[in-house]
Amino acid sequence: MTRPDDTPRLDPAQIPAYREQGYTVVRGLVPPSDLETWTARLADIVEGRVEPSEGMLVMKDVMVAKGAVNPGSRMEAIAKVQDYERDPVLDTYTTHPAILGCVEQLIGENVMTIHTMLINKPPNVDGRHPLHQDLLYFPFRPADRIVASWTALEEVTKENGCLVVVPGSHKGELLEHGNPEWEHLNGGYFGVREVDDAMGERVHLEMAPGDTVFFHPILLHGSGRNRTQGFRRAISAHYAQVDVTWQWTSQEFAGRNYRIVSGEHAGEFWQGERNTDSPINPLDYLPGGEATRR
Ligand SMILES: O=C(O)CCC(=O)C(=O)O
Repeated sequence: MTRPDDTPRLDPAQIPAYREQGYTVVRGLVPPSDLETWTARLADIVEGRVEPSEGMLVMKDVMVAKGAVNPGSRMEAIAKVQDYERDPVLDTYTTHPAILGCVEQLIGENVMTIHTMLINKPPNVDGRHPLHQDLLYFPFRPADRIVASWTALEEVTKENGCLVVVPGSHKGELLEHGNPEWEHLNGGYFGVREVDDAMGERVHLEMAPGDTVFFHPILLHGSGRNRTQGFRRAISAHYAQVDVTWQWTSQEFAGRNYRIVSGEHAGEFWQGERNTDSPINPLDYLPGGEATRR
C-alpha cells in the first residue's frame, strides 16, 4: 500500500498561503536522482527504445506536425506525453512520498490521480500555453478537493517558458475558454476568452530542478515561449480526494478509471457514481463544442 511518509513537507505557513494565493512552491522537494530517472525514461519513450504504455499519448508539437520547423532530434519534436500511469517508471511520480505528502496536506487524505502528463517545451517552436483553468478538464467537484503538482525536471526560467500564474484567481469561477488566435497552438491548449488586467498581476514561477508547485484547479495559469536552445521539461499530475462527486452531463471520461494512490484503498479504482444527469455541461465553458481531451 502506498502511503505518504509522515514527514511534513509543506511549511505550516504554506497551507494558508495556498488557500489565499491558489498555489505554493516547495523548493527542492524531489531529489535529482528521481528527476534523472524520469527524464531518462521520457527520452527512452520519445527516442523509441521503450514502447509507450497502453493509453499513453505522445504528442508532437503542432509546428513540427505541420512542417513549420524541422526538429534537430526526436526530443525536439515532442510537446507532451500524457497518461503515463501504466508506465512503471514514470508512474513513480504519482506515488512519490514527498509529492503525496504535500497533496494530502492540501486536499486531505485518500487521493486518486485524475490526470498525468510530462510537458516538453523544445527550442524553436512557439509552444506557449494560454492562460487557462484546469478545472475545465475535470468532471469532479468541489474544486477545492483537486490539486495539481508540477515538478521542474530542469531549470525553468522566464527565458525558457516557466509557468505564469495569477495569484488569487482561484477564488473566482470557472470561465469560458476557447482557442486564442495564435498561428501555432497545440491541440487542447485552450485559453480563457477574456483576460483583463482586473484579474490581477501575473507572477512568473522560476524554479530549480526538483522544485514543485502545487496549484488549485481554478487558478489562472499558462506558460510562455522557450527562447533558449535547451529544453524546458516538467512532470505533473492532478489529484482529487476520493470523496468528490462527478458533476458533468458529459459522457466524456465516463468510462475512464481513476486510480487511488494513497490510503486504505490505494491501488483500487474510484467507485463513485458517475451521474451524467449532473448540472455541469463542460461545453458551456468551451463554446464551439470541441472535445475537452487535451
Ligand atoms: O507546463 C506548461 O507549460 C503548462 C502546463 C499547464 O498549464 C497545464 O498543463 O495545465
